[in-house]
Amino acid sequence: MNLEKTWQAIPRLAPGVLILALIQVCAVARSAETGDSAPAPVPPVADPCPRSFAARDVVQNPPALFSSNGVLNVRFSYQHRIDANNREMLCFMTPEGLQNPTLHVSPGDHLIITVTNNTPALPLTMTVNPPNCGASSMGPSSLNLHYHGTNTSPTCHSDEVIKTTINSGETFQYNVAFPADEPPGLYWYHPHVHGQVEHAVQGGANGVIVVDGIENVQPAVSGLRQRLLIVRDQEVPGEPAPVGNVPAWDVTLNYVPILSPGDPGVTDFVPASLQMQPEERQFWRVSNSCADTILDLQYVFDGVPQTMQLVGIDGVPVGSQDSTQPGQPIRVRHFRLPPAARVEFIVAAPPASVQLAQLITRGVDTGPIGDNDPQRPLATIKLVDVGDAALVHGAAAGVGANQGRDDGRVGVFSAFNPHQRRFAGLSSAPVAARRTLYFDEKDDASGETTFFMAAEGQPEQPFDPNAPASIVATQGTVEEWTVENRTGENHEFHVHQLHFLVESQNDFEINGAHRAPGITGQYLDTVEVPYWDQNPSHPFPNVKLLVDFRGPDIGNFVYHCHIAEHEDKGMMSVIEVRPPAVAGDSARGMQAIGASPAVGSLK
Ligand SMILES: [Cu+2]
Repeated sequence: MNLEKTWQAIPRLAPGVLILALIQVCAVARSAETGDSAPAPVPPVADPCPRSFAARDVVQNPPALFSSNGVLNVRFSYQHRIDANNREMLCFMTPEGLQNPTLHVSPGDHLIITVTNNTPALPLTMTVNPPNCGASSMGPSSLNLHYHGTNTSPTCHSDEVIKTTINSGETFQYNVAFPADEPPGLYWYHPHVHGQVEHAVQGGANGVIVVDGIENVQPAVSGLRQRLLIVRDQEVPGEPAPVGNVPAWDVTLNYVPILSPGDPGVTDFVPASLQMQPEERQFWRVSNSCADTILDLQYVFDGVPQTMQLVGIDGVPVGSQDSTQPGQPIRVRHFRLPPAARVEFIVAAPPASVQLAQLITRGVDTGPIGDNDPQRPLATIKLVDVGDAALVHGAAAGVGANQGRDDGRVGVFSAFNPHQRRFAGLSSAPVAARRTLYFDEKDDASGETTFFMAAEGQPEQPFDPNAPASIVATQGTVEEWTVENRTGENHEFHVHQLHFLVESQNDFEINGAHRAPGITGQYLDTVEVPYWDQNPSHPFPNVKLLVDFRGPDIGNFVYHCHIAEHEDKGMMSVIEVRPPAVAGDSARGMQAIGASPAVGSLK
């Protein structure tokens, strides 16, 4: 860590906090020493967070890094830049100048990320009680990392977000152990400091993680050209009122801006360009890395929706966990993709006779108090006949930055892999407990809204990192959760460390919403629950989920709405998973949180 920067932050603190801060400086130094030696800071990189693409530009795969010999070592400098519209752009830069690279790992690998927070210090506004992981006070410039969707440990230096704080000038090292049975597919990383998630994600500080090997679980994708497509959202310049075609947020596709009628001088949406060779089939791996924008993806030829062959949802190949292997791809004509969800599907290039082929997001009815997410094109397909690298990486870019490896095509099927079935048997496992959780919102006298991720039978509380867990579950069990929406806008249920089986989507239509296609019976980490129409005689829309605690991960972690604005304003809560031997020992789960990486050996 950089002591100089820490000292700069201290004068802003009250004397009592100063002593605490000093204690924490020592604690951070100690925690940094849990490895062989303290990690060396990653210096700031020149020209950070480039957003150099213009409207209509050709979509390129992001730069990519690959693990070797079971380890992917990454060094990140967390930086910012203010753009021409006075928006703060945020990013993770490697010393070589790669921005938010795609991180390729294999099941069983370790992802080791050394990250230095090189953003300017801002006042620390919230104290997090011990046990801490890193600093004990957080504020608008604090950082940590969440490895969304990965079935990894919620312990310090792994995928822990409640107590992990990396303040300006500090350096922290993650060592995230991917389980050997991790399903191959698309995951992502983003900052997860409470209250700061929307700003960091909209600043663009995120990238995707690919657990490689999907071709040996679902051979339908063998050798296909793969497109990693990352949709992000950001403020519309000038923040015009979001009505009609003016969206609540603008979006980008791999940082190519999708201009909207909300932008100065723009009257219609301007999509990016996406290249395909004539007659080819491509494997599109789409991450909704927006903070707030709900997507409803559709692939359209001259106004006619085309078949999308779903291969994976939220990192899990469809049909891969149960019944006959390999699972059958699911054919849909649109796919609802809430913020933080991922979907992977095969599409065919348009015939030459098609005038206009586009990937669009349909308009989303987010409810009477929700955002305006109008229909808009994301990319227009351009048929070209150029080589692999130029097609995926653009004419100018090569694959040299990717350690000499090309991520332009998924691997070629070699032998069927039956080992990535982490959730097999979930649907027939006995249910140990049933719970009802619900989304709620309350306005105070000033009109400020607080958001709640509540559990039936308990008082509603906004998220507090210092509060005890709302739910205690036992490792080795399976629970059935009903998640209800009791508000007038859509919410997106996400739980860390594990996936759930979507059993059913209920009472959507009576409230004016539609069930999402393709997801019932699949294993997700993020699921949408549409708005309640406020008619007291109508039941709350809800989803029924089988939640899988049979894995090795114990400790405290969070579940929340993944519309980041809602999460930041309180719609999050903590679950504690206790090993069966010590169920009833209330201190045990907390110990797991602040402990050194050695706690990972509990696994
Ligand atoms: Cu929400």
